[in-house]
Amino acid sequence: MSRKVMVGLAAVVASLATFGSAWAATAITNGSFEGSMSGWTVAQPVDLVCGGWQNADGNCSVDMGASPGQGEISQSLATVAGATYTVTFALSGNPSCTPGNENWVGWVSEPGIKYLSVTASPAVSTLMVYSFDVTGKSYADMGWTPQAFVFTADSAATTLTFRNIENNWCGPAIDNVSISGGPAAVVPASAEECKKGGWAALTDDLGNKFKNQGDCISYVATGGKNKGAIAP
Ligand SMILES: [Ca+2]
Repeated sequence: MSRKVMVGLAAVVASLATFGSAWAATAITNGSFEGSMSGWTVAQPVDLVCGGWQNADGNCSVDMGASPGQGEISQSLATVAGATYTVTFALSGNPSCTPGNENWVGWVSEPGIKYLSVTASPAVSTLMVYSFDVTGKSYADMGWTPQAFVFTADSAATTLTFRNIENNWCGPAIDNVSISGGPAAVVPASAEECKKGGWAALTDDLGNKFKNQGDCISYVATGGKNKGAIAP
């Protein structure tokens, strides 16, 4: 990261204090599924598991199989078209339907490998499939693995969806969903920074570029209300 960007990030913080406007960073609501599915749209039932097995974070996680079911959950995120985001999550699977596993319930027999799809819509990159093998796993040792899903937004609102690819009793399990990325913002700390060509390397707090010096100064003068004219 260049010194210029570092300065810009400091300026973003400064602008929050100066302008008093909200920095609308994209975030996942209830990404750790603690105690409820709050924040998520449950299109197809899932099993919220709290205290039943080792979690990747906190006390709860989600079994995307639903006794039985093809679980599907989604969440709408505020995004900036053209900006790239990285969704990270922990992946495991319910081990109790696979013969030979320590917690096998004994009355249902399913393959050890579980499949999960992740999509972002609308977006430039749209679908990724992840797999997890529960063979040898147990409630005490779920083998959670970190995963990443990268997408480039195509709209101001993007729907992130997790879906169990199979209809099963014991599905892939997820926990600890978070998101990072978005447009790089290098905002002017003062009108002075817009001058002598400075505007060309600066943006507003949403990452929009300025078309000229006046556009940049207008952004500062209006306390961040007049945004840059050129979308990122
Ligand atoms: Ca959790």
